[in-house]
Amino acid sequence: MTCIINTVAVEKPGSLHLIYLLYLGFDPVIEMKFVRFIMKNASLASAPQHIEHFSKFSPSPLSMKQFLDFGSTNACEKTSFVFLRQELPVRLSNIMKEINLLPKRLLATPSVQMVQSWYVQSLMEILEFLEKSPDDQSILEEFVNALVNIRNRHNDVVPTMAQGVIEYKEVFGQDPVTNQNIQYFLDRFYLSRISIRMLINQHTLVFDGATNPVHPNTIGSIDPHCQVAEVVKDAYESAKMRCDQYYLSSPDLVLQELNTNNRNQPINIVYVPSHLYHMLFELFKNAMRATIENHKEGCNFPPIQVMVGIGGEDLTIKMSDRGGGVPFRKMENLFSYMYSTAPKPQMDDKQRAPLAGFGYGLPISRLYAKYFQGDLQLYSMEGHGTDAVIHLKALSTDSVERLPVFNKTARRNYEVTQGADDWCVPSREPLDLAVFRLAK
Ligand code: W6P
Repeated sequence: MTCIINTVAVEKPGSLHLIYLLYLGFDPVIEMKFVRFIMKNASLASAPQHIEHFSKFSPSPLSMKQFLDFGSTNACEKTSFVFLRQELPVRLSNIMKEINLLPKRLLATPSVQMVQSWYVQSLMEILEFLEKSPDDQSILEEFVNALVNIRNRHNDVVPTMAQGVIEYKEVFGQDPVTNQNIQYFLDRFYLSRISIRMLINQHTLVFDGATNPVHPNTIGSIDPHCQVAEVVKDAYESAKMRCDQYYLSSPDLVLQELNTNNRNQPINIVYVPSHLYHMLFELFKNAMRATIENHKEGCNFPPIQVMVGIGGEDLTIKMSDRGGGVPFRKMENLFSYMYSTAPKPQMDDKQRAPLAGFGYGLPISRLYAKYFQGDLQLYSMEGHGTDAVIHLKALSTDSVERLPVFNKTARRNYEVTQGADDWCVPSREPLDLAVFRLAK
C-alpha cells in the first residue's frame, strides 16, 4: 500500500510550532513513523531560534569547589538537573554559533556537517526537559539516560573534525590564514567539548547511585586528593608498554617530588586524574619516541626525568628528555591542528601504530591543562632535548573552568583576513652595499 502525502506545512509563530498535516494513509504503523518523522524535523527546524536564544547567555564557569558541592552529601539531583538543562543548552549554543563562522569550504565538508547535526540533535533533546518537572523521579532518571545517550553520540567528534580538516586540505591545501582560523576555532571548540563532557560525567557519575569501586573517594571524576606522582607513574608505565611493543626497549623514569609546603609528604591536589593522565601519557610517548630515535646505536638511553613541585600557587610538572630537541621554528607546529593532521596510516598486522606524532594529542593535552586555569608548554634545545612543563593551580579555589564565550570579540576573530604584513620579508641574498656607495 502506498501512502500519499498531500501537504505538509510547518509554521512557527513565535516559539509555537503548528504542524498541519494532510495525510491519506491507513497503515497505523507507517502513520506513526511518519508523524514522528515530521515532528522530529519540525523540532529540528526550530533549532536556529533556540541557538539564538541560548547563545545570548554566557556560560557559567564552575569552580572545583562547586563541582565537589554538587557531589557531596547534601548533593541534590534536582538542583543539578535544573542547572544542567539551562547550562548545557547555553554551552552548546555558544559554540554552535562559532561552528557557523568556520570558513565556508570547511563548514560544507560532510564531516563538519555531521558534527553540526549531532549538536543540533543533542540540543533539542535537552530542551525537551525544560517543560518537565524536577519533582518527578522518573524525569530525573530519563535525564541521566538522555545525557549518556548524548555523550555517546559525541564520542567521535575529534576524529570526525580531523577528517573534515583532511578533506579541506585535500582540495584547498594549507595556508597560514586558514591554519590560524582552524587553530582558533578548534581550541575553543574542544575546550567547550571538554567542559560539556565534564558536566555530563559529573551528573551521570554522581547520581547513578553507585560509588566507584576502584576509586571510592572520588567525586564523579574528581579526586579531592589526587596524588600527582602516582598518576605520573601510571602514565609512564602505559607509555613504556607501548614503547616496548614498538621499539623493543624504553627509557627509564627518574621521578622527583619537591613539596615545599609539607616536606616529604606526597604532593596532592584537587583534580581530575583522567585529565592529568591524558596529558602525561601524551608527553611520555613523545619523550620516549624522541629519546629512542635519537639514540639509535645503543640501548643505554638517558632516562626521562620528571619533577613535581608545588608552591603557594602553582603545581608544576616538568618532564625532561634528551631526545635531541626540536628546532624552534617547528615548535608551534607541534600544536597545530592543520599541520599535524595526516590521513591515518593504513595499518596491517606487521605494522604497528607509531608511538606518537599522529593526531591531536599535544594540542588537546594543552586544552586539558588550560581547562582549570593551567597551561602546558614545551621548551626545546635543539641538539639536546626537550622540557615539557605542565602548570596547574595548586589551590582548588583557583581551579575554575576556563570557558569560551561567543560574543563580538569572538566573531571578530573569525573575520581576520591576511592584510599586508607589517614585517619585512628577510631577503635571502646579503645586501650589496656597493650600490649605496656615494659617487665621487
Ligand atoms: C621531543 C618532542 C616532544 C613533544 C612533547 C614532549 C616531549 C617531546 N620531546 O623531542
